[in-house]
Amino acid sequence: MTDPDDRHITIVGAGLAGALLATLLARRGWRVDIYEKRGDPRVSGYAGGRSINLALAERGRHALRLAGADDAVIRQAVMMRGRMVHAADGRTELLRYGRDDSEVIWSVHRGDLNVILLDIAQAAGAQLHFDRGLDAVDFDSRVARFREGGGNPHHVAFQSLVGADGAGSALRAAIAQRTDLGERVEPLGHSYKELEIPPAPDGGFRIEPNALHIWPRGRYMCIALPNDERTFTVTLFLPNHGEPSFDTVRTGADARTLFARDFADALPLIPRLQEDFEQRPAGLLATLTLDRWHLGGDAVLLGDAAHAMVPFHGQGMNCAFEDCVALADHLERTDDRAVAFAAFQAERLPNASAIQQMALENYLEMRDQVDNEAFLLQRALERVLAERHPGRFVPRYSMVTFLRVPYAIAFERGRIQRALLAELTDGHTALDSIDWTLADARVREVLTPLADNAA
Ligand code: FAD
Ligand code: E1W
Repeated sequence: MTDPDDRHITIVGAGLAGALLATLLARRGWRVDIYEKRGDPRVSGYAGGRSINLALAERGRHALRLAGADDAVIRQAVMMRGRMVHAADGRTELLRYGRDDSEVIWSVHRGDLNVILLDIAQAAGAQLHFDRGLDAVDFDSRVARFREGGGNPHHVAFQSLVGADGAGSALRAAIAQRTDLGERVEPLGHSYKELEIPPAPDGGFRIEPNALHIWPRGRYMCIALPNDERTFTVTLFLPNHGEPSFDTVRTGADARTLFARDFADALPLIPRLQEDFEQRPAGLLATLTLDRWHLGGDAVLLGDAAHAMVPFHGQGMNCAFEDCVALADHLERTDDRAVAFAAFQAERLPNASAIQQMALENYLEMRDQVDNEAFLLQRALERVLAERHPGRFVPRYSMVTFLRVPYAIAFERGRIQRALLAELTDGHTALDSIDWTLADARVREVLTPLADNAA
């Protein structure tokens, strides 16, 4: 047990989750030290190599509200009302995500978001230490060693360590030397590369700003998210092997050829395609699962360090933010860190594995089912049932994106709904032959109303 009057926590990683958790705890009177491998992005500019912008949804916004950061973040964000699907022939269609503009998602710049969170963490009293990468941990004497750019070591005593150091977590590796975490990595077999659409000559957006653009092409695809400086970040997702793949599309000229054939409407919008394709590294995609997230009361992992996922639901950061709120709450409920960490894991691990699974499914759904007859009929029925049974038949995408129903419940209810859609459309080719009395009765039979706290 730690002395309740001297509650101290040492956070590893001042990325998205680390900075938010630091704020939540510092605001509740904790002494917080946070150590970050990279330099201060407010001084040196943002050095993060990964996805330049991210979709922020309700779960993430709720956590930001609790930290007092939501207004500042939304001021710099761009609203996305739906997905704009770009067909191979260049035709586009906007499919709304929600019922109206209260059900939208937001494109936020990773670097700007990180800077806002670091500012509020510091204002809340957290001590920030940059250029300090965790390198080794002595759990017997409770001393962590950080290195300055791989050079000078700094030894730091801790009560408990929190690993918010991302998918390649050094704290996870240190814990794994003491106990078997049951770590499994499932590579997707696909990677991604980021490109850019600059502003139009008049300084405006080159394509519809208030949408997430998708160019689905079967085994591969592009997406584009808007930035507030009138640019778009385009992400090309390709398999590692096969045709086309990162094996066969190697040079900038190869990339141009691929775009000319499959993403023809996007090609003229990306002037630096060849240079950026050659200069930027491809990012790997994988699902990381652990059986355990903590080492007694000495250390705990959250965010990508505990459960990295594929990005196709746009929920990795949102889930990491939800983790922070849950961990801060469990740490308030007891002074026994081992009890708090175990309760945190028990609450969050099933939810993290549910969103990991749903993120994988969303990839297959976007790639494969866009023009499948049976699937389109089920989608149409889903919309009608959602309208006939608000609060009861809620599309899974909406539960994940616009509500805070635990992910595991969204997953389970999604399974029930999918089975019902298959059952009710079986033998039908259009909605006009559906028996609505039967459909309504079946909905009430298999689905309870969603709990109020889910809203
Ligand atoms: P990170 O953001 O990775 O932060 C980890 C921090 O720890 C970094 O600052 C790093 O420098 C630091 N660090 C690393 N090692 C050490 C060390 N040894 N010592 C000290 N510090 C260290 N999520 C969404 O919600 N919406 C999206 O639209 C979305 N799109 C994505 C698109 C792509 C292509 C990818 C790859 C991911 C996407 N994600 C999205 C997921 C999201 O990026 C992650 O889930 C999120 O960044 C996790 O936050 P984190 O704080 O756990 O880790
Ligand atoms: C969202 C990287 C990323 C982020 C996202 C989404 C997608 C596809 C991707 C899921 C989605 C917002 N999605 N599904 N259909 N349209 N969008 O909702 O964040 Cl690839």
